[in-house]
Amino acid sequence: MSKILKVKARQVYDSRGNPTVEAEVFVKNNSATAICPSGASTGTYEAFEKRDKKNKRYLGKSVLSAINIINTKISKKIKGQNIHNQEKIDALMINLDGTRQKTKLGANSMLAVSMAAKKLSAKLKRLPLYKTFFIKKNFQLPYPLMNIINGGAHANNSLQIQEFMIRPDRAKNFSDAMRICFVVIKTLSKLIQNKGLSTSVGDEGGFAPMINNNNQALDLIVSAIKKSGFVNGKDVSICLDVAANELIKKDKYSIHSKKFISVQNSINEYKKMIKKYKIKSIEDPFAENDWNSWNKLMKVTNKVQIVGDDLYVTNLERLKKGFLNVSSNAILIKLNQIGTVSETLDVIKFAQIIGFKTIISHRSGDSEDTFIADLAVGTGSNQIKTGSLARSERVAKYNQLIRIEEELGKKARMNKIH
Ligand code: 2PG
Ligand code: MG
Repeated sequence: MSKILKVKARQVYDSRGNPTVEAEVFVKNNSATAICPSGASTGTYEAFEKRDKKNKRYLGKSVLSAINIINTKISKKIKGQNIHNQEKIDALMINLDGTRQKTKLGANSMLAVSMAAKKLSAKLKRLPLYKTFFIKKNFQLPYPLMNIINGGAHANNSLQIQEFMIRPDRAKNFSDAMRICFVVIKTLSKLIQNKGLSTSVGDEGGFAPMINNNNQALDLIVSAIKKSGFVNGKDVSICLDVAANELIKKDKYSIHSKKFISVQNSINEYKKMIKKYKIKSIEDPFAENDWNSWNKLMKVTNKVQIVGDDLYVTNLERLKKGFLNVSSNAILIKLNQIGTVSETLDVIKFAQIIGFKTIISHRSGDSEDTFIADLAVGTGSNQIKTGSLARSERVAKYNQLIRIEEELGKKARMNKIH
């Protein structure tokens, strides 16, 4: 048994240039670090992110109080604990916090410590991180949900939908999945350029051209898939994150254009869109409190993956409610929505028991930390959403999956989409 000696935190910066928490957990002669990510389109029910709103020197964005909490309260609480007992470490922090949404310690403090402890445990066992979650053999690689056009809160254009993604459904292995996405993205880049539009990218590395309607974005993607020699809806599927929390006003939605329309009309528009563009997955099609509309959409869609992100916020209670309400058939998993590794694993396990697909996800403000790549493999999650093939903090996760696939060698398998 290795005992935790102390935890030390420091303020580092995320991919948007905002301060964030890095924690370093120490045992005798060893340590490991982890960095907490941060979202832009956050759900109301997410665990609380502690920021020093009043600290003008950092424009209200610093996390120095979170750092201080780690260096004092958390370090003291988990000192002497067995580094391999992740559940105990997490439970001690959860109890120390004692609030529903982790408002006292801040989920950013707790998560950085939780992830660093997990990494250190793996390091001491001399195991790659992905082998230390609950899947112990027959490891499978996730399909990438690659974000190729950014809109909504993640870009400065006026696209309503936040993320337009591609998924290489017929890829034989992970390297092949990457090659397919690479070819489509490079082709899309040329198509955007030919239209005289900018190929600059948004927060998650997808292109953010100054276009203002969803169909224009979808037409471009369909052309890129075709021009690359692939069949849309078979070799490569289009997937969306609508992030509808940002698009609701008095029970009406402005998903399909700037005009706010009723839920029933939005559903009709979704149906048309799914048919025309062979859309295979839609995340957050409606807002986080609008359980009824989710259920209505589930009733009229067939074989479309409906994903709850802001709806569930990686929270077991909300997932149970969604299951009973038949709100979706998949869940997006984000560690910092709930705040510890153990709670995240509980949600993934439950989701898999009830037959939901689990999709491990980055945040729009992310870092060089590749924890989620290992988490995807180690939990048998069948998809990972971690941005485009641009911006090192996104590509780092894909590169880590390439390394994992290589290490698994002949034993490596792709997970199942259907
Ligand atoms: C999402 C995420 C990640 P954010 O909505 O799914 O893409 O965005 O981190 O801004 O919540
Ligand atoms: Mg989302």
